[in-house]
Amino acid sequence: METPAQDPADSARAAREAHALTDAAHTHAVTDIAHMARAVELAACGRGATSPNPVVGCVVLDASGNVAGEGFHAYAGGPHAEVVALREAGERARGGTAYVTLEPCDHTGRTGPCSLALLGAGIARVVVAVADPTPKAAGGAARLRAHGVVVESGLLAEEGERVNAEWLTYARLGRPYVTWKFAATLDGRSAAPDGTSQWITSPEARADVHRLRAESGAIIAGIGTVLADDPHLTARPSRPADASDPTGPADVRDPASSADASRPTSQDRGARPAVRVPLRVVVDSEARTPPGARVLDGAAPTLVAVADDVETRLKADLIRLPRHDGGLDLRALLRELAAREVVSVFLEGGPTLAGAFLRQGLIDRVIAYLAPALLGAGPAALGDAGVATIAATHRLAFDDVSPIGPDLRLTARPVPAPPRKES
Ligand code: AOF
Ligand code: ZN
Repeated sequence: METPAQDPADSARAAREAHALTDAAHTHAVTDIAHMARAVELAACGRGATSPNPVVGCVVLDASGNVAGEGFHAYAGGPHAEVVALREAGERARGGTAYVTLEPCDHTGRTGPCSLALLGAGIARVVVAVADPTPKAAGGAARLRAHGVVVESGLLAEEGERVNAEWLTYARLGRPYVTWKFAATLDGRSAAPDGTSQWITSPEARADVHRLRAESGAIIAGIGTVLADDPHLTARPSRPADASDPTGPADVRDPASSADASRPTSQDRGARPAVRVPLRVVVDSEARTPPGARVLDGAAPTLVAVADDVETRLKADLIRLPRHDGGLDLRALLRELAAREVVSVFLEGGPTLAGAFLRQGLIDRVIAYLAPALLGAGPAALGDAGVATIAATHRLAFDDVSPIGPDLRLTARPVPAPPRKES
């Protein structure tokens, strides 16, 4: 279609104006993205430490768009991210904007509603990455809107989901987030033909595993692994808790001494009151765990999951579960763990158990440590995962590939099965 003839001066002006407009909108969006990205970064500072609460980050700008406060949620029972950031901002928050990675809460739990804290501080605009899925705390966005605050939702939603993947799974599905970890040679074997399996991967990789264990609410192993290797299943991070480490080496529990929630400011943004040790869980249908197994020592609490029809005198904290698919009902196990406020589990040890978790569709993330070594024979890292034909392959997408010492750490997540082609 032809454009009507125009005075060249007019069209030049129109072009300039259009450009200025796009520029303004663009600058605005870029600024928003940068502040939300910072909020996501802040949220990550709480990783492994906030269980059973989410990780949340918040950035508060003053009315002119300058950063006035920052905060993150550091431990369950501690002040919410919004409150920490608002405290730092003080009066400068009036007329300003708050970027929050999770919708502000609207309930009084261990602390007061953040919706009211934001209203009280005079915040004019709130930008949210992910809505709060819990009936208990949701409603902050609606309340803020009802009081005339501009609320925008969904900015960097993917990043907000990712940083909080464990808690969002727990909140939405009522079960912990499951990470399956294995170590193998380049040809995917976890032991030699005679069963020896120690030190396939390097000390650096093993230290990395301890860090990840420490971030989990529970460490799970199958009875096969307990009988073969007598693992301890404890987390022994090589470094003490370091508040500045964004990956957070230790999991913490509510402070027994009830830290003063009204006090923390940006100086103690990363304060962590106490180290929480991950629960150890043995999946053991027939109750074959030897009484002297290291996993039953006093180093950390241990649960042994057995079949509900098995008779045993095993002196351990037992969970009785229905049998399922030749083993135990793992979904029921995860429900029991969620009831104990376990938000994330680290599944280790046992190609059989890993196969069962996969068959029951219960693996959210896979972390493989691959050593530059070849065995050519010996058990595979994964047992029967219910795949009889190539179309049933469990498809994953790589998230991250990192060298760890001489080894590689590969992180992958399941992808939904592609739609079947119409024939
Ligand atoms: C947090 N930190 O920064 C935000 C949360 O037990 P409470 O009272 O601390 O409330 C926890 C709930 O509050 C949590 O499950 C989530 O739904 C909401 N928001 N929680 O721990 C925060 N903003
Ligand atoms: Zn809150």
